Amino acid sequence: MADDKLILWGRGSGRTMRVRWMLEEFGLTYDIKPIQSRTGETQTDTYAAINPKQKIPTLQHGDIVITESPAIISYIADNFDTPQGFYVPEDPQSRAKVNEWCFFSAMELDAHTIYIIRRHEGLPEIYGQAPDAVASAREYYLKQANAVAAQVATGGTYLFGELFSIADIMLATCLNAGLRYNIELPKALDAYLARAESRPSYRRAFDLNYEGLRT
Ligand SMILES: N[C@@H](CCC(=O)N[C@@H](CS)C(=O)NCC(=O)O)C(=O)O
Repeated sequence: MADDKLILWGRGSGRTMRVRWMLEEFGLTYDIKPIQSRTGETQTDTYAAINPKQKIPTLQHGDIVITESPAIISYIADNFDTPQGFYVPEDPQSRAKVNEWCFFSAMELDAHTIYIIRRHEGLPEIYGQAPDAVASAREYYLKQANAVAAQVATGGTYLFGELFSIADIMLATCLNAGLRYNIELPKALDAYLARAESRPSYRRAFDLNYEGLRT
C-alpha cells in the first residue's frame, strides 16, 4: 500500500502548495500532473472522471483518490512513516487538537475569508464585485488571526511546540494568503510564519509549485 504510486494533480495555487509541502516534509516520491486552475485543464472529461469537483489538488495513491487539501495532507500523515520532528499523534484527544486547528484554518481563514477576498477582489470578472463582503471578510480574517496568535504565542516554535504538524501547514498557507491580500498580521503570526516558511521542505515545495509562475 505505502509502496503504491503517488500522483499529485495540480500546481500553482496555495492549496496545491499544502500538498507539495506535505509530500516534501515526508520525503515522498511522486509524479506530478501540472494542471492549473482557470486554464480549462480542470474541466476535461479525463480530470472530471478522477475528481468530479473539478478542482485541484487531487492525490492518487494506487486505487485511492483523495481530494480537499486538508484531507489529503491528513491522509499522508496517517499512511506514511512519520519523519523525525513531525507530529502525528495517535491518541484521540491529541488528534482532536490537531484536527481543531486544521478545521479552524480551513473554515475560519480559508473558506470564510480568503475565498471571499480571492473571488470578489481578485477575480471580480468571474465572481462579481462585492466590496462590502470583501471588507467584512478582511475584518473577520484579522479577528480570527488574533485568536490563533494567542495559541501561537503560548505554543512554542509551532502550534504544538517544537514538532511541526499538518495544522501548521494549514495555518501557514492561510497566513501566507492573508499577506498576499495585504492583510497586516499580528507580530506573533509574522514570526510564526517566518519560522514555518524557513523549513527546507517549504522552500523545495514552493520552488516546485510555482516554478515559472511567480517570484
Ligand atoms: N476546498 C478545496 C478547494 C480547492 C480549490 O478551490 N481549488 C481551486 C484552485 S486553488 C481550483 O481548483 N479551481 C478550479 C478551476 O478554477 O479550474 C481544497 O482545499 O482542496
